[in-house]
Amino acid sequence: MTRKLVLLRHGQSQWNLENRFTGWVDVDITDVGRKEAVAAGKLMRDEGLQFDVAYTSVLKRAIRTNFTALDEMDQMWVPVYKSWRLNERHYGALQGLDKAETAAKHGEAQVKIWRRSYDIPPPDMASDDPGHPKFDRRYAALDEQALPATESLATTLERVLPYWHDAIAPDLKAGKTVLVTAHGNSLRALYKYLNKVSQDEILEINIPTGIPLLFELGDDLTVQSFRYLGDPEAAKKAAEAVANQAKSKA
Ligand code: DG2
Repeated sequence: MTRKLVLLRHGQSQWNLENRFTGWVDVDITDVGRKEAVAAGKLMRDEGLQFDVAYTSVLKRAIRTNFTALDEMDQMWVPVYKSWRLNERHYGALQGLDKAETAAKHGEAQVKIWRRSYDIPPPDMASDDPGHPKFDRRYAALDEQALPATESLATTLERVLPYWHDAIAPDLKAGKTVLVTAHGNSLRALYKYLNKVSQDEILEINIPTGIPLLFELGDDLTVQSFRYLGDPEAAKKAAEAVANQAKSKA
């Protein structure tokens, strides 16, 4: 039996538009982002996808995209589970900074390491920063020690995987069709895991906003195929644009 999983990055957020590092900051989607979410819903509807369950993060850009796409598919009744484990990678002290300005200041190579390397995290957010997750009520039930002040892709994958194994994978194994609406880097982590991508290769993988990535999985959840829905050229161009967000304009 072939199992279906869709990974969907939220539509354009206000800070995607402003080209700022976002991480765990709870920024909403723009009008363009909403249109992307509707378009994602149309693509999934045209593909004939019928979801049994959806998963998303505790950040509104993903929650609203998930809701909007399911609405477009007339599948708003589908159960939705939210977890901090699907949040974007915590961007540490970079959160709020302009990506191109950061590249002009620290060099494009350094910023690529912070954005795309597997195990080198950006500098920590200060522990007394009011934006630190320990001051955010939505994480109050979690052990303070578990709350990140920064994350690499490796540590993001470490906290995504338990949720994959405990919640998402069992649903897929039970034959359910699953939608996961999340973020550029939490989805890169899952992509790396599912496709067994090497630490070097993951540097060049960028996930565009609002384009559903459909996986067909075998009984043991090994990947049989994966593809972006819609125009493959458009998906390729959109991924390249994400890679270029941290080119210095200087
Ligand atoms: C972006 C990803 O996350 O940024 O945190 O700035 O998917 O929630 O918009 P998202 C952010 P890059 O790693 O692509 O710079």
